[in-house]
Amino acid sequence: MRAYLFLFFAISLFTQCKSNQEQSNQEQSNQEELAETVNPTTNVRNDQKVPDVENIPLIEDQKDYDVTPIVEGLTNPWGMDWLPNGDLLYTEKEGKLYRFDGTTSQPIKGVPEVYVRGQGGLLDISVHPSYPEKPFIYLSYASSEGTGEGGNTAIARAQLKEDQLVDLEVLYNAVPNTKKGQHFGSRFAWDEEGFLYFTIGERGEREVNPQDLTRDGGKIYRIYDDGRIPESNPFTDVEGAKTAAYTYGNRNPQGMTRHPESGKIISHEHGPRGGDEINYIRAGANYGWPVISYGINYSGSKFTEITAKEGMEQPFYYWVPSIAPSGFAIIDNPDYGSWDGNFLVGSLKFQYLEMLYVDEKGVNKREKLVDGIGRLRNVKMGPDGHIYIGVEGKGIMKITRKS
Ligand SMILES: [Ca+2]
Repeated sequence: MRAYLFLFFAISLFTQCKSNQEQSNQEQSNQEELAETVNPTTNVRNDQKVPDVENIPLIEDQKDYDVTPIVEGLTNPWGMDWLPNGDLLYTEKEGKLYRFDGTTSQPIKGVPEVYVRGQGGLLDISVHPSYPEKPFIYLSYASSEGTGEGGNTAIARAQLKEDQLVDLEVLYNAVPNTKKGQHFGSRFAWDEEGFLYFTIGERGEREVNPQDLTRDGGKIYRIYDDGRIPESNPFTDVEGAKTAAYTYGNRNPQGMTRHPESGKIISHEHGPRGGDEINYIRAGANYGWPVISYGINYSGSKFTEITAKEGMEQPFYYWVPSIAPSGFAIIDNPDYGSWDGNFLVGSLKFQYLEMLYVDEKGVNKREKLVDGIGRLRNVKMGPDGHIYIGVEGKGIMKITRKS
């Protein structure tokens, strides 16, 4: 008996002596074990949840905010970002880039030739996070460079000198070209280590591109700021793989951002009829398109019966019916009160800005903002900490909360 007591005491002492670091290592390895085990009934990995979207309320527009026009009279302000001096750079999908200094918009010369077809054109823009030490502007666009008729998504960087892009370098050019006009993806995000992420949709080839690592499209990519492909990317050891790819099984991601608190990269993508989804981006993960989906074909027929499969990610959230999401921001400003930390997603289809209240379990409430304003193409947090939206057929506006 005494020996047992001693043993118990010794084990307790040993357990208590474990440092915090060891405990956190243990938590991490528990998470990793969960990530490797799958519930055999649901096919959902044990560290994931199926979002319970039907029980999440959608609140009508409370109109408890002000909307201020910033740039008016635009056709399709697809991308926007700011220079450190506060000047706003924005794209028009037809192939024009402008710098707005607070009063007037100046056209920027030297924009690469873009393939304007369907959803393709001049798309996102991003200023290097270390600008001007790293004096680069990044553009995503549909390009007809390379072999074959049609176009595909390309990523380039250039320097901006006296309202002209100079020293343009194409960093990535997806192949092959196709005349299909849909699913170019094209959003940018930067992580805390300085890697650049961009998205390329499956270009209307769902059976061919998203699940094949040797083909472009239906993927989220990660590169260095000069276009080099990191050795640490997940598919660098896979024979024939597109090694710039970071995730696969994506459909058409037109929104991506970095979470201001966790630093994680998070994106959303268009589903078919129903099944738009939000996903946290994990190295090497397969987001399932078109094998698993919560949506149906636009014709109404089902293309897949399953919503979960081993080796494929569950979304963090999904929409049925589809809202057609574009642009993604997370509010990071205590001046917004109860809105602080909420997700913002533009809805092209329903013409409002959707605000999602999020806790550790997932989305718990949705709310419409600027309901009926027009096809909401883009949303970003500006350098002044306020919400900026790009609306098709209108322009760029700022949303501030009434105090
Ligand atoms: Ca998915």
